[in-house]
Amino acid sequence: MKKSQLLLILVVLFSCTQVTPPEPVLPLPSERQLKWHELEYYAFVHFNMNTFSDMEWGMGDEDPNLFNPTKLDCGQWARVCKEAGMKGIILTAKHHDGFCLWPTETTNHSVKSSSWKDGKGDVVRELADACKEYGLELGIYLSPWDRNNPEYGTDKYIEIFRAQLHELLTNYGEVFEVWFDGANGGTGYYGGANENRKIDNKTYYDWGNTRKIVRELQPNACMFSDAGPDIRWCGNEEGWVRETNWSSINRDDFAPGVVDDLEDLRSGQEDGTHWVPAEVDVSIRPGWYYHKYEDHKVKTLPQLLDIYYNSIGRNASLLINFPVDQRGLIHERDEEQVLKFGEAIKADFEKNLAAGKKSEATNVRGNSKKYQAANVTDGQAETSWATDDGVIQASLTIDLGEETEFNRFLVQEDIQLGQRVKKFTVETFTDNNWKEVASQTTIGRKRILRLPNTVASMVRLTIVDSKACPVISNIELYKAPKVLVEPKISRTKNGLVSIEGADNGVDIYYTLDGTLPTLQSDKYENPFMLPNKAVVKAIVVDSEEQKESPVALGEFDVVKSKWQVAGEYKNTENAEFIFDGNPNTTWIEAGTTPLDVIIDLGETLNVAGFKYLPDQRRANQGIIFNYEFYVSQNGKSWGNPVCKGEFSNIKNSPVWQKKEFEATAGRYIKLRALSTVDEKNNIGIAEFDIITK
Ligand code: FUL
Repeated sequence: MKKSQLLLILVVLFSCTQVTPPEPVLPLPSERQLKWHELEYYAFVHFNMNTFSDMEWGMGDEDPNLFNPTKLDCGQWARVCKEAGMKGIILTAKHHDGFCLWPTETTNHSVKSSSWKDGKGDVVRELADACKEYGLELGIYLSPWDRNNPEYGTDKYIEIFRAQLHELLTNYGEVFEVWFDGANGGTGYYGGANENRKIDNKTYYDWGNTRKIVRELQPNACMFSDAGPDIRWCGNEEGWVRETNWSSINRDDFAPGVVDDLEDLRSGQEDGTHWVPAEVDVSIRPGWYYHKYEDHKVKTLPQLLDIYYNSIGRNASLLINFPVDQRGLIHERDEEQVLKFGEAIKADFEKNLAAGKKSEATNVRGNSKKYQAANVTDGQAETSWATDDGVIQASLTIDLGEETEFNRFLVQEDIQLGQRVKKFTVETFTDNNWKEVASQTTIGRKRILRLPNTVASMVRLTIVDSKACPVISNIELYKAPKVLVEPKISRTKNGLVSIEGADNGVDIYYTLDGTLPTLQSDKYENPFMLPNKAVVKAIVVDSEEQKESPVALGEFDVVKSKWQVAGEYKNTENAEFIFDGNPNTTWIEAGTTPLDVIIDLGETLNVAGFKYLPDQRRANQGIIFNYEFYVSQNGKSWGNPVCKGEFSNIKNSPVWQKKEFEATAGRYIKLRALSTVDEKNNIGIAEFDIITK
């Protein structure tokens, strides 16, 4: 060996041993949070008294005997979740109506008092056993709000709540997550008092001491709420977080159920004091609980894929809910969709086109092997590319060796050292030119970009801004198969139907007779008149690729051409928004509740229900909570309401609300808003419809 070679070896060895690891950037995840991050994708099951009362939020006065699943099979839930690629199941052991799925000592309002299995059943036990059998983690949802318990609102209830927690966390083995809901306090049965009980969300539960119970009994369990402490709500129930998503928030400024600005939950806070990553919770159907009328509303594959990329692909975890049905099974349609989704995810990430490829970086920490560029393509999570201290702008180029087609770019930071990257770009080298294909903000534990199909021989990641030297542990590239999105169907007030597809160069076929559209059905060319009650079904077809979208469904009742808002309003100008068939326009009327919205239907109709879509905008306004609904022949004498109640959970989930009642003939209808979720003096309606018989 020559002297110079020896010197080189010595220099390399020296630099390897000398290079110091990057300083962590605070806040950092705890051990239990790191373990939880790895799970990424798991299930929620809403199955409880509401399944049988057909409600979203029960009042607490339900007869325990109503709870009577005919074929309960937690093994089926676990099999479906496992096959779909999920890692655990969180069960609503007790929802707001207070009914307990396990034979608790704390109340009679439980499975013990039901005729199911002669009062000897225990759903939590059955699920814990099934999870063990299938190698899944078990999680527990325990609602703090209890509309059944007579003591709710007093100190005694806190003792009861804690005893329930104790039972659940000591009798069923290891629990990975404890889910505390933010919906708290309001009207309820409360042991027969039937009153409105408000509590102070910040103080009533004495969260500090309540959380200690979880830490003591299940030290590895993460606790979820609007305010963490370990996992935070994502600020919506639609299945997304913002593209910019920090795992940190100023935790002490938050309390469950009283978050001022949901955007803080959707994006996290760049300079947040604590590591509280987001979990995206979303139901596979519109509701959290099973309703037969939602059997045709199970999310489609493109919708589920959007959810995946808008959650896991944006530095969050994904919790998909199954509204288990009255048999006690995950419904066939939900199973079919979630398995399709699992297959599609496998197909999207089948072959990592960057694996083992050569990489180079503009800066490597201490010029060392330990932090070399190649570490991002070596398939090992423990190795990372990092730059020297103070170098927060740097590029890493992956040489694919040949022209390669891809449409997914996946990148990960080593979060054990904190979340650091604030801004990055992705460029591709095609036809001898570098071209920017993405300019984005945060990365975090995992960021996946969906790109148009791109052919390139090299790919370059540039960190444009970072809290400190970037530490990138992994980059992957994939070519995901094309998935066609179902078209959007809308109808104007006068009955003109439009069907719009999101992709170019495709055809749309539709039916009006309820049958499934095929290539032989009518081809959609232009908007057409549909003056009657009808169901429109449509698909998008890409004949070149021989692919079809899922079926889109438009359910329309009578045409609204004769409808008018009757009565005096401050904002008459925009009142038409509620019949325009466009969910993105909203009529906001100022005034104190109770506030009446009267509609003249222009003819006598047999009204058997109504549908209300609240404001869909980002800062939505005037969402109605308690309501009464009236039908009248003359618009003067209204009699008793034909229907009244609450739009349960409408605040967190502002989806179409549908209420049905005995058919009543009338020309005038009146929706009386008794209260709104924000208790401000506005009401907002994006769309309004009736159901006729
Ligand atoms: C909400 C609850 O009010 C819903 O009923 C549901 O349980 C959802 C997951 O959380 O806040």
